[in-house]
Amino acid sequence: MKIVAAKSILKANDQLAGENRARFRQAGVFCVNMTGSPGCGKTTLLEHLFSSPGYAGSPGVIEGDLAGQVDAERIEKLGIPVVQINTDGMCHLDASMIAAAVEGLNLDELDLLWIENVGNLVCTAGYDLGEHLRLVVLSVPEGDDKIIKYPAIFQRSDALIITKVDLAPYCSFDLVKARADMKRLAPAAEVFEVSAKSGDGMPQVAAWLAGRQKEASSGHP
Ligand SMILES: Nc1nc2c(ncn2[C@@H]2O[C@H](COP(=O)(O)OP(=O)(O)OP(=O)(O)O)[C@@H](O)[C@H]2O)c(=O)[nH]1
Ligand SMILES: [Mg+2]
Repeated sequence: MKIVAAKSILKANDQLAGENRARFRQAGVFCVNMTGSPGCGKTTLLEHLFSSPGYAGSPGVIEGDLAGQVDAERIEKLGIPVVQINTDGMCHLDASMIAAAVEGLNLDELDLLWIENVGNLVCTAGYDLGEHLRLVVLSVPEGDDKIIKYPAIFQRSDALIITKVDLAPYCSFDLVKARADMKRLAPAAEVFEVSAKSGDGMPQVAAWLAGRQKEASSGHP
């Protein structure tokens, strides 16, 4: 009987992720992997960033969901190239799915590739997709304790985006504690507070991303 250890599956994924990253770099495309629970506001964040005045990039999007194409349709409405992956029950995307999805995009026409991962705070943490930057989105109604309870995804992210801050008066989400917990797990990570209702915090996220993209294209870390 042949037994395949999870470790070797992850190793194979890492190799494919490295190939994806090299392909993105060669095409001059900066890739962002966005994770977070179902309904935390990932697609809404993309809609805001793409619609914000002065947005000048050429983005493309890969949407990951168990089923359906609702999110891809939202992105398509904005005139942005998008490919929907249906994982058919899998709780995360992996590097082979991204390699296949990229075939549906013309990388030469893009400078930024967003991957909206399947809504999940656990499984998505273990899979490198070939991204240059990983974001984790946490919404105020989920509670500030999620950072402590699901540490891996927060530890492995370059930024935490706290969404739905307009709901803070109705939920006991301690923003100071959330920032402190994130600092402990990922000292170098940025933390943003945003609201899609008011638009607060969106320009700061857009400016930070543009800076990271610029650094990457000029060969800086
Ligand atoms: N009040 C408030 N609602 C928000 C905000 N951002 C998103 N929402 C709402 O939250 C719900 C879920 O938003 P989505 O953007 O679809 O969430 P998602 O993370 O993409 O969801 P999945 O792809 O299903 O995991 C929608 O009803 C949004 O209108 C926000 O900043 N404030
Ligand atoms: Mg979504």
